Amino acid sequence: MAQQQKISLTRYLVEQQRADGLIPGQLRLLLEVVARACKSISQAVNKGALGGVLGTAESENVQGEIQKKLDIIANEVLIEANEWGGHLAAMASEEMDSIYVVPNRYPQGEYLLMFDPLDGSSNIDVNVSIGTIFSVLKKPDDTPGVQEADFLQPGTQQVAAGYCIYGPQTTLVLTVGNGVAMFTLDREQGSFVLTQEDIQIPADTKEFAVNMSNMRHWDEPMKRYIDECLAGKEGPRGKDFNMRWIASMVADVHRILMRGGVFMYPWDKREPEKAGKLRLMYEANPMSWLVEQAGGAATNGKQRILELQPTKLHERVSVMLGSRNEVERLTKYHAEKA
Ligand code: AHM
Ligand code: MG
Repeated sequence: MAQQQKISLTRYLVEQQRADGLIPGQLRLLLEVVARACKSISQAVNKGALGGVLGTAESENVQGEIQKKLDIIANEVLIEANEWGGHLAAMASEEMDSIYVVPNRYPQGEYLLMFDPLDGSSNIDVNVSIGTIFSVLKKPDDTPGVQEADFLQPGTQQVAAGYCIYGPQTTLVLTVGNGVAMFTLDREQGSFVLTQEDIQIPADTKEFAVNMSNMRHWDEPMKRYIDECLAGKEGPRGKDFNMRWIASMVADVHRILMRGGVFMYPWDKREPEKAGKLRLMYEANPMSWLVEQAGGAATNGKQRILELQPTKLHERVSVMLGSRNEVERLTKYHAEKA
């Protein structure tokens, strides 16, 4: 029997470009560069203590969070890989105060790249899955140069989004607006190979992901939703729920893309002035688009995340995403309270 031919990420992107015209040449090359950067971050992650990459760096990021060495390494890898390719006008990262404009010694491109270089930082030193999340926008062409305001586009404007998870396997998950495809890193060949296409999230689930230790700080609709899940078969939902919380959004969202579920990091009253913990541009928007492309839904409780108009680069947001019927239920509970 003839062995089935492996489809590399490169071939997949070329075919998307040819068949559907979904990916302009520049965007295709940009995605190749991002994938290459993820490959080298994956290598650094794999080396762990042997590569001297674990532990804390002596710095804080713009949000006042202590940076891990790998946060900084991953950020540098992404910047260095992308700055000279000619596909980008600028980049923005969870780990940098302001935007990084491609220096004018390099050719300028028309895209804007945003990333959380190393998501799930609290898991780096304990050998639990972490990842890189990315989102691509087109630079508005009515303005000369590039400024922060160019990045402040709603998630509906994304032209590509994805993440790479560094777990038992290194897996890249991608959308260019034509469904969600998954590629597994073949370490011997050094290339990403297509392992699943047209990923679909079941509309119903019996599994939720939330940091339960924050329950006393939530608002009423969130408490109600979780109380009802916890009440199980005897409660209003009439079924038992299971809970998972990895504390790496990439890993929790990956599980939801593979088998369904609902992920929540809602607003809470520990820091009431903040809309949530997670960041709209680097985490919520790319993940929401992937989830919607897989038939799921994503809301902040009141509005579809992808339609939120960002007002600043490091904006935070309340996040509820995954299986469609659960997200609709959460939205309904929020609307009833309002
Ligand atoms: P990070 O980008 O600094 O790693 O923070 C984001 C992470 C998410 O991956 C995860 O869902 C969440 O923070 C976990 O938060 P907590 O430790 O409060 O449960
Ligand atoms: Mg993060």
